Amino acid sequence: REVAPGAVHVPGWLDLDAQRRLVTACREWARGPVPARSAVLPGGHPMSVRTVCLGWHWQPYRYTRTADDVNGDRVAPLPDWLVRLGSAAVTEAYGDAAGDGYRADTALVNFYDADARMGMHQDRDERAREPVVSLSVGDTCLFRFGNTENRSRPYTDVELESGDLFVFGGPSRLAYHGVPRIRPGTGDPRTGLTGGRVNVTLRVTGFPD
Ligand code: MD5
Ligand code: FE
Repeated sequence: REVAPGAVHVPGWLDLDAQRRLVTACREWARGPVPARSAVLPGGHPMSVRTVCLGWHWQPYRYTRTADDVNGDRVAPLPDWLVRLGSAAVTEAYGDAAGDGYRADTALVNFYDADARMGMHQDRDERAREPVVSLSVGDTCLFRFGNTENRSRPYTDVELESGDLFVFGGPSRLAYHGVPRIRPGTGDPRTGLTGGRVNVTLRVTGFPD
């Protein structure tokens, strides 16, 4: 399950009930105070993924407290149950010592429809270099985990299914990665999602309150 140093994939970590709770919460967050939106890249192209943020608001390529690229409102706080879930995820991946000290301050929730993609990129807008926790619900996706040098080969392709946990830490924290494809119709409607994929990433931005 260690795909690369510090990159740990745990298939089926969330049971159906936990997935259902996450879907319900994500739907609610997508409504506001800052609605989910397709972030517009500096070149003017909107991303195909829709994103809603908790804690800190991400816009390409910085974190802010208020969503001045959406409606100017402050994003919702990161709920305690998600902070605890992040800590449990890091414990699962790296053990108790790492998990106990892990306190996310931000979640990015990405909504993928059947045609959405995410190009190869690094996550380097955070000041801290703590691990990123990724939780997937809904349709399976092709996840491409690359190297730290550039967005091309070598990379490892992994199918991320509903309920899977992926933790990116250590030398993998700054690896290029992306989602080249969603596999439509592969999700279980019992999660509450009848199509598409939701990914929640928990992060430590390291910015002061
Ligand atoms: C997703 N999200 O499935 C993907 C994968 C993102 C993003 O890439 O930035 O929202 S989560 C995988 C991820 C996140 C942060 C770091 C690394 C992987 N990594 O260092 O490989 O919506
Ligand atoms: Fe990313």
